[in-house]
Amino acid sequence: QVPTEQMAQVVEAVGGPLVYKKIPVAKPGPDEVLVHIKYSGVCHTDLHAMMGDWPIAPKMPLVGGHEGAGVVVARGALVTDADVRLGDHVGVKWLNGSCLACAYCQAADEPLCGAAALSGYTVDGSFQQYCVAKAAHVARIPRECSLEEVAPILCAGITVYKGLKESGAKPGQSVVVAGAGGGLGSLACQYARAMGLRVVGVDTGPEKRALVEGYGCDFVDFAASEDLVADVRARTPGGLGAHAALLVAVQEKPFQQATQYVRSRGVVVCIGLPADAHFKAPVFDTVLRMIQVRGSYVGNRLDSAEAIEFYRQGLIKVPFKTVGLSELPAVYDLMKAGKITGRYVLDTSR
Ligand code: 8ID
Ligand code: ZN
Ligand code: ZN
Repeated sequence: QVPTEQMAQVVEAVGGPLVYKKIPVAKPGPDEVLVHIKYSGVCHTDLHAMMGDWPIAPKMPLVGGHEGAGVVVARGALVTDADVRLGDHVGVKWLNGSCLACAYCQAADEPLCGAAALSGYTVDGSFQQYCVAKAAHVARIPRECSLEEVAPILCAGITVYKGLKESGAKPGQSVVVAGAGGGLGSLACQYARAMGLRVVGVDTGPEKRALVEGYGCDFVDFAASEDLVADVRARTPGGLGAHAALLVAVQEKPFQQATQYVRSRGVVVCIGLPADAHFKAPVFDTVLRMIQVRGSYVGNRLDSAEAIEFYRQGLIKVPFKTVGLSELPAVYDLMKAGKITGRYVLDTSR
């Protein structure tokens, strides 16, 4: 039976505090499901939301989280068995819902929907034991997948998988992942390898280096390198530069460097969202080398299913550590210090 109260991590105001406390369990609307969240990944976006880093204001008080893996325990009247059943394993992802009617939704570009509801930002997310989401948008998780390990796929995996598609990079070509040892980056390295790409990961420290090299990728330590652009280029085919770059770091600097280490006609894909950051590139060089710059924002429902399928097939191993939901503040401290290799997953039962 579904309880009326539950434990949650609640951001009381922009900047904090974060309070672990009892709150009511929400009721699903007619087109929604209630998901008993078992595990939730912690994305850097959740920290951005709490700190008010971005130009769109999050709801307050806020329950963050958008990598929630769990079990459907209640459904609204309009949700049919052909759609989602009670007991199904599903994921609450960043896109909690979208209007399904606008031109973007019609074209399956639902992340661009002007009326999109965002988990852990405009609506309460997965840092609670029971979370509501639109039935149409919850990710379908196959039974054989571990809910604990699949959780980070629900944002980090989907986002980097989509970003790699947007990069246009083809098997045999090369891609740079800036921020390679973090949550998105460590998955980006693996999705890229699974797609037959050569990878140069950029991040810092021996732990992140070991993880990235373990995926069969080259590594450049941005803190140790005296000429990052030259060091990255030297690791690309013929030293010409990479076919694409995926920027998943939480600093502005890599956004300035990427146009210089991609080859002519290279594609720079912006994904990371550092506060107050601007993208700057020399116009002359961008024109004469025909550089392309793109943004990539999570993924649609099919991208989500495909990203999960890569995981189900064993092509992706999520590098995660699990702690209790009650320990979220300590995870944020490590995240602020850039000390997380891979991803933290929260167990909502403790
Ligand atoms: O849809 C989207 N576009 C989307 C989806 C999900 C997340 C965007 N994001 C954004 C987040 O909001 C965040 O800004 O992607 C960014 C990365 O999220 P994350 O992977 O969850 O963050 P992390 O685990 O803290 O990893 C960041 C890594 O960047 C490295 C750090 O060492 C860390 O490993 N890094 C930094 I900070 N500066 C770097 C630099 N100059 C760097 N790596 C290379 N060069
Ligand atoms: Zn995220
Ligand atoms: Zn829409």
